Amino acid sequence: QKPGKLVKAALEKAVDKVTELVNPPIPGAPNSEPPSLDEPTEPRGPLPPKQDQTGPETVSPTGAPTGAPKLSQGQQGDFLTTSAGARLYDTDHSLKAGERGPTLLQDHHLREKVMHFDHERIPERVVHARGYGAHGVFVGYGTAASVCKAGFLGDGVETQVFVRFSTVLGSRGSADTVRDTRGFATKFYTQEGNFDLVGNNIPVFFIQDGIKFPDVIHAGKPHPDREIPQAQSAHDTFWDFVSTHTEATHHVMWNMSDRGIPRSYRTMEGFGVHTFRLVNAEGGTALAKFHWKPKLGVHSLVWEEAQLINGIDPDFHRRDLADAIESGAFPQWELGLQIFPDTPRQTFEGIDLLDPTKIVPEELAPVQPVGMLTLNRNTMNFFAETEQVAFHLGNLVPGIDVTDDPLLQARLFSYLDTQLTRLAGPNFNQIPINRPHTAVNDMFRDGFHQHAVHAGVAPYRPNTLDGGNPFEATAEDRPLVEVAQPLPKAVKVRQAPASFADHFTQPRLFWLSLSPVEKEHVVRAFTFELGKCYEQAVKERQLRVLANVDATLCAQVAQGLGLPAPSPTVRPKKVAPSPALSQIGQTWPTDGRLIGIVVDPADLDGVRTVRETILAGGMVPLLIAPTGGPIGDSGLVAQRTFLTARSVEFDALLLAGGPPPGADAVPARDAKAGAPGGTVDPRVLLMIQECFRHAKAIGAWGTGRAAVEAAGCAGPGVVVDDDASQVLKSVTALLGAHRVWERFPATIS
Ligand code: HDD
Repeated sequence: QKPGKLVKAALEKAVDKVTELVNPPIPGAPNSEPPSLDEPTEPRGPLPPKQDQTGPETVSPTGAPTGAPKLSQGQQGDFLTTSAGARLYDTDHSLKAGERGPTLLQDHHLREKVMHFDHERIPERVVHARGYGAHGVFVGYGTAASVCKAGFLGDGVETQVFVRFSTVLGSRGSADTVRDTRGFATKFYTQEGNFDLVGNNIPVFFIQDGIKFPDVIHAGKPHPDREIPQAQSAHDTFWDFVSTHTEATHHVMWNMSDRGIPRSYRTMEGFGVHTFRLVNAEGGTALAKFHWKPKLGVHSLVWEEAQLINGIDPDFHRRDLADAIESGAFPQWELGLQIFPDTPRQTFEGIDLLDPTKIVPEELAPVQPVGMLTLNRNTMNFFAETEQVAFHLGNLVPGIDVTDDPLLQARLFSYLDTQLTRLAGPNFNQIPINRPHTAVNDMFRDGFHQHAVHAGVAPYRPNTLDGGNPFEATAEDRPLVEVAQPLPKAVKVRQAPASFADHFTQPRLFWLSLSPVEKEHVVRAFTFELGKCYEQAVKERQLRVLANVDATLCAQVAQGLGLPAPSPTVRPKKVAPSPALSQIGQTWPTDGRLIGIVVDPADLDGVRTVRETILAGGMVPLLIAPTGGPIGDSGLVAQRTFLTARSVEFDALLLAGGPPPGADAVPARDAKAGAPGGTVDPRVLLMIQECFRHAKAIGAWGTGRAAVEAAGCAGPGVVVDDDASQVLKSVTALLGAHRVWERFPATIS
């Protein structure tokens, strides 16, 4: 074709498109039915656009609305536009000189589209890069009033919150169930400004002074030469660091315990770690530590399970949280305070409250409940909310102040500073997820990504040109006032206090507080991690550290490594165990627990009843069949198949079955196995055996027992009965204890 013809054809096409644009399809026409929100089983049209996220009005310094549009502009209007709002008729073809010709530089849409895409990624967080967030509400009990005047702790006061959970070491795309500390950061959008409680699921930290934070993170991150291993502490540099910094021992004990591999974000405790200073309405002060207690109890994975999940479902924790919230099983945590008198020494029962490697056992200072957090809304957009949320310990409200803990003090610098790179400029608090839900009237101006339209002319104080606005708050206006804490008589030094020097008593306290099964897990974790190190000197040095914690611990790890157990160099102090530190021994709610059911066509009625009972009990049944789709004409649908199911997804496993052969004229049962002749499918066998190995409850009724027998699994926590509902009852009771602990061999007392 001649070029002239090509241009004409392109023009005609363009005119057609424009005609379509100005004459949009009539609503209600056959192809514009409202799409269904049910889980799709066949191709369907696009979902309706999501609602805009609306932020507060832009307010001028004098408080008057500026008339500017709301700050966040998501998907507005029906038409695809440029970022400047011009409607587009084609986003699939670049503008070319003819169909096969070169692309034209003037194609603004092409350039804008690719330019924006090229810049979609922002730097990931330097630590805690992988995380997952959700919205919720916090309701105060009013019980903190005698020690803390913060408005959000008042009786019945409801405060919106955003929580982000995270791992520490891995990159943004790493797996969820690695052995690591978990972040538990909460932004309370209070009426007195944002309060950020930026904690972890472990109540102590690796180091005592923030100046060492870059060091410990450099040691924990992948080796700089090969960038291996990802999201792991089982490598030489990590153990080199912790074995040479005995202050890290306490944190490492927690990491190597089951706390390092939580079952779910919903079953994790959270800790503010540092001691904070609280102020009451009369100006009286107290020292306090913050605790989050999960309503579902504290539960963990077992190590093999955690490793399998990393491959099978790397998003296990975020999926679990999002699914629970979406299904209405809103996770809850009670906020509690340990309260200590604010004495000049800032110690309690001999424990230095400014040392972030120490806990105060709950038996010495009980955790007093002050409010309830409920996560009830998933994010609408991961990037806008979870990725852009910026926490900072300096976001305090009247009634809560910091202390001189040297770790905390360094953090006060780091969290502001890091956002400058990550969120590209100083205006990150204007991003919708970070905006306070109360009036803001600062005198900060300009800077990258300035979204506010400040109408005043005098961003300084005092001024006469903006009518004196903004005004400084008086005592009645509840300002944020630093506590006038007297300073000790001191000289400038780069030193730690002598009270920071005891690095072994509390690790020993932790060890002695664990049950035999938990101790066994700690031994295996140390043995695994050190077993992955190449440097003999590192292993030996860490064994010397463990010798100062406990002789049995050290001997067992040494045995696993094939090394001699060294003798202690520090005489252990007498220490009373703290039963509150053990995760085992109580009964917990089973809400949201996942129960896999291997269906059997010979007993679909039984499966249906069991499924309904599980749902009614607030748990989640997942039907597993040889293939996907409807199961016969029962109305039941397979949610997993032998191909897609793996044991690690379930908290318990049920195997359905019809009456035993001979009891009724039922043909040889081959459906469960999915294989002819009644042999059990190896994938079902594996499921049963893994559940057994991971100490999960297993139940089978009718001929379902045959599969359990074929798997060679019997003993505690394996429930077999002819009556499906009896089986379910027993399995649910076992779930309350989380695992069938007796199944783990106990070699340590
Ligand atoms: Fe930190 C992120 C928790 C010590 C420097 N930290 C970060 C997050 C959590 C914690 C939960 C993720 C926040 C989010 O979800 O966005 N960090 C802790 C705890 C600590 C601690 C409980 C000790 C008690 N951190 C700590 C020190 C420093 C930092 C000592 C530096 C001196 N932390 C940072 C950071 C991060 C961060 C580099 C990375 C991303 C961010 O702040 O916003 O500034």
